Amino acid sequence: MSRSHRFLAGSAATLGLGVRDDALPEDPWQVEPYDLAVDVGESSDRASRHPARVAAPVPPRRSSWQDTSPRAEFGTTLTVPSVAAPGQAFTVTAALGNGSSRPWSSAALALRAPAGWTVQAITATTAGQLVPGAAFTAGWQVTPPAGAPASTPWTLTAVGTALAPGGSVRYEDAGFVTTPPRAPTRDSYLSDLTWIHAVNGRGPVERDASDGVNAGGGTPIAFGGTTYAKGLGVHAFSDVAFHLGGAGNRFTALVGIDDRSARRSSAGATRATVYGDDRVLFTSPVLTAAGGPLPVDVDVRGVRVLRLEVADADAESSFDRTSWALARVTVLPGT
Ligand SMILES: [Ca+2]
Repeated sequence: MSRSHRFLAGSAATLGLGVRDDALPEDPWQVEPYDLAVDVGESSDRASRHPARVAAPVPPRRSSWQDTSPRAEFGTTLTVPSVAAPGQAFTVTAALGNGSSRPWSSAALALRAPAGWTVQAITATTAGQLVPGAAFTAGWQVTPPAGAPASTPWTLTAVGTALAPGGSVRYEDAGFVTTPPRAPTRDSYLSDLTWIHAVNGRGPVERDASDGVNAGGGTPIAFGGTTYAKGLGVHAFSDVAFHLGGAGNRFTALVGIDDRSARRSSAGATRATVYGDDRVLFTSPVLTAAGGPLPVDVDVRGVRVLRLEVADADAESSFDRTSWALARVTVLPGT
């Protein structure tokens, strides 16, 4: 959730929103009160990395509001993947919506990419008339140059234009793709690889150490007094992504509440999830100090991006230091 997202609790009437009675549902809204602006544990914009998850609760809420008023798209909306491998084509779409009450003509969408990138339209990019409330979508196949440097963010920009009765209109929307680090070519501990991104609840993600408050502040990864020389130390909420480029075979680890938290309290409770290209490959039950670590052993063949997530499991983020001990990926023979 980004800092800009706020959910309200209570009925519109009790919130003093001054909405007409016939616009209100029969029951008060059942929405969790949560103001990220005052959440000191919120240190990064996760919403931008999890747009599907952010969007998921919206349709049920909309239906519970019994709100049938139209919400026309307005302007340009660009959709891009988060990762783009050098030399490999990927698909980008953009929509131009006429949210005004007047018709538009000569509607068009164009895509701007960095110099040296190949952009090829795979749909029509003009729509002629665009009546009020209508939108049209265009798609492109985009290919970064094979020599594009790794671990670099790039900007793509969609430009929507049209003629409105009062003059021309123009809307831009930018999206960001990252050329990932090279995929591993041999069996590797994740802590020896460059990650695509790393989000962590407290301080940075630690390589070969438990989570510390500051960089390098961790202690050896340990569960029940047994230490592990390799692994990743994190604190909920954490999300660390690695580029496997389809070269991986299996991902293995031992995940649990690290002794660094367990020695101080038994209260830590987190849940670990492994994603392969946003598909869930593994979800743990609630991890606790008493329950000990759990082995992870999943098939990652064909996976381009492997993501390790640790989320709070009990609405209390204290003592939630979690470690992925011996986190390791093996590669397919011949890669
Ligand atoms: Ca917790």
